[in-house]
Formats: sequence, structure tokens, C-alpha cells
Amino acid sequence: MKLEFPKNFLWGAATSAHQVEGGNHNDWSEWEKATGNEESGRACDHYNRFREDFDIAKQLGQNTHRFSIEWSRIEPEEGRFDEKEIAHYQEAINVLRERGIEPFVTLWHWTLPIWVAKQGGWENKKTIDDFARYCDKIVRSLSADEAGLKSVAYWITLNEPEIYTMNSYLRGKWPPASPTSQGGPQKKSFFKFLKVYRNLANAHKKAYTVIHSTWVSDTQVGIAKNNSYFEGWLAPILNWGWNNWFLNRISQHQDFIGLNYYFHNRIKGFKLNQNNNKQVSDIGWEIYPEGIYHVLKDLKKYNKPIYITENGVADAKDIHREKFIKEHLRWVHKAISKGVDVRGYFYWSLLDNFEWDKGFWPRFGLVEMDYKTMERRVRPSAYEYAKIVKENGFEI
Ligand code: IFM
Repeated sequence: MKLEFPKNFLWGAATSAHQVEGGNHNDWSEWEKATGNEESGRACDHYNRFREDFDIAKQLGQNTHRFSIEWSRIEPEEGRFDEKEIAHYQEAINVLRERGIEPFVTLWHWTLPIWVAKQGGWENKKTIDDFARYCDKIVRSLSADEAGLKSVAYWITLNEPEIYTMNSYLRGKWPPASPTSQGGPQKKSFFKFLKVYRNLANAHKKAYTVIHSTWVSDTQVGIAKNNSYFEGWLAPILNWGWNNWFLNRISQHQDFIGLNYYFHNRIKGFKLNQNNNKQVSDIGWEIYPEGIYHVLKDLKKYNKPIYITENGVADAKDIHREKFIKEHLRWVHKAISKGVDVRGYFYWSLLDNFEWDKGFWPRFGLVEMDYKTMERRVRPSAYEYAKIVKENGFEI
């Protein structure tokens, strides 16, 4: 039997600026140095090799691609926009369009310009206005269809606000937490967590309004939200707090929902993550494809188109990836058959890349990176994914 996906379904892969571009100077690069974390350095040198990478995406038949714009490149100092950097992203968009690939552009994927970090990052309400001004500049510039190519139609304002806020403020694991040698981590605070989370929701709302106030008519704006499948007695509370709170708050300000699905969480007694499934990725994350079905069913209530903006596995030997993709897609298909309006799937990630505090060792890519030579090698599972893309489905 063939599982067929809806006509015009979008198939692609995702990356983010700091994880692939190389040569970034922002709060993360400073934090990497200060804490002795592995440094993102030249990452995949995607900033210079994006043409080659988009050729690979095309060769794999992908018709969409998600990437992010690095705020610190665009506005290295407050109010000073770097036109050369804007032109760089315009070129990336043109190159995608020339290859028939629809861009999904993320405006903020966790890194901040140094001057924003210095004013307190998302703890400071001013950052909401600064972010809106940056979004306005970008959307106006990148909608300027000079080459006669279509402008960006899909904008993702924020990536995974809940993961960022949890790791940065509840766990004190990510910037702005300072290294122990400097008296940190000082930012670990439930109060700050709530404040930043609320500020991010307001930042999205403001950016949404600003983006829609440009002349571009067919623009779609959403966020990429990392939702988990919870089971157990605490599930309703966690579902509300983790999965729904942010989406409820911005419900009048989104045209689509981006879902990043990675986690299943069974709660037993007072213990989280009591998952029985022993199948795990290289970084110990449980592989639980069925969870995506439940999460999608829960999102149906928002009555918006859904794009799976991330789903992927760290698997250096490429032994799980093909099955991982097919199993998740099987459950996505089931959700579609139950009336959930899923319109696209982005595998995380196109390339192996810099996995934040873990450094480069986790290998999520459809394409393997040799970080010494910068050689790209397409993994066998990527060709299997390409078959699915070509067929708009697969046999089960
Ligand atoms: O690499 C990250 C990405 O930046 C955000 N979503 C989860 C991925 C895997 O951890």
C-alpha cells in the first residue's frame, strides 16, 4: 500500500545560521569562548558554500528549505544595518528560487547581537522593539523582488522559544549564563524564565504585525514550536504549560504553526521521562515516532495550516535515519487522514552542524560533514528521503 501525501506538499530540510554558517560574532560565540565550550568557528562554512549546499538539496529533489538570518550580521551595532549582509541573504534566496526551492526564513534562531545581549537580551522589553525594527528591515529588503524572482512568502519569527528559555533561564545552561569562573550561572531564575517567555510571545506578536504591514500580500508568518507528547497524570498540565501556553498567547497572530517534534515524555509518579522505549539516538533521545501523531492531533484545535519545521535524529552511522523518517511520516500521514492540515515536512538537518552546548559531535545531517576538508557526503538515508520526495509518498 502506498502512503500518498497531499498535492503540493512541501518537502525539505532545515538549518540555522549559527549552526552552519561559520564566522559569526554574537552572544553565543562569546559564550563559547568564555565557557570553554567547543567553538562554532567556521562551522560548515555554509556562508560561503550555500550554493553547493542548495545544489545538494535540489539534487535530493527538495522543493523547500528552511534557514535562518543572523541578526548580528544584519545589525552589528544598534541601528546600523549592514546592506552587504542583507544582499548576501537576498542572494541565498535567489539561489533557492532559481532551483525551484521555496524558502522558509527564520528571523531569530537563538543568537543575539552583542549589543542586544548587553542590554539584557530578552529580559529587556526594549529588545522587543529592536527585534521588530530588524524584522521590518529584513522583510522590506528581502521582499524587494529585484531579480524578478518571487519574494519570501513564509517567515518564522522565532525558533523554539520554550527550549531557549528553559535552557537559558531555568537550567542556566546556555547564554546569558556566565561560566562558573565569572560567578555564574546567575541567570537561573523561574521569574526570569517567565518574563523572557512572555517577552518572546510579545516579540512575535509585534513582529507579526510589522511583517503584515509591509506591502507584501501573500506573506505567511508563524513560529517554530517544539512540542512534546506527554503521558501520565501530569500530562494535561504540561500539555497546557509547555505545548499550548505560547500558542494560545499568539493565536490571533499566526498564519501557520511550525512544529518541531523530537520528544516523548512519560511521567510516572513525580519522575519525568520514564520512557520504556529503549531505542535512542546518539545523544540519548528516545525515538518515538507515534508521538508526532498525538502532538499533531492536539494542534488541530488551532485550525491553522501546520508545517513540520523540524524532525530529525542524531545518527552518525546512519543506521536509524531512514526508518526514523519513514516512521514519523507514517504517523504524520495518519494525522492528515484524521483531518490535521499538515502541509510540509523539513528534516533536521540538511547538514551535520554545530549542536550548541554539545559541539559538533552529534550528527543530524542528511549530508555528512568532514569538518577538516569541508567535504560534503550525502548519506544513504538522504537518497531514501529523496525517493519519498519524488513519489510524494512511499510504500509500506
Ligand atoms: O539543533 C537543534 C536546533 O537548533 C533546534 N531544534 C532542535 C535541534 C536538535 O537539537
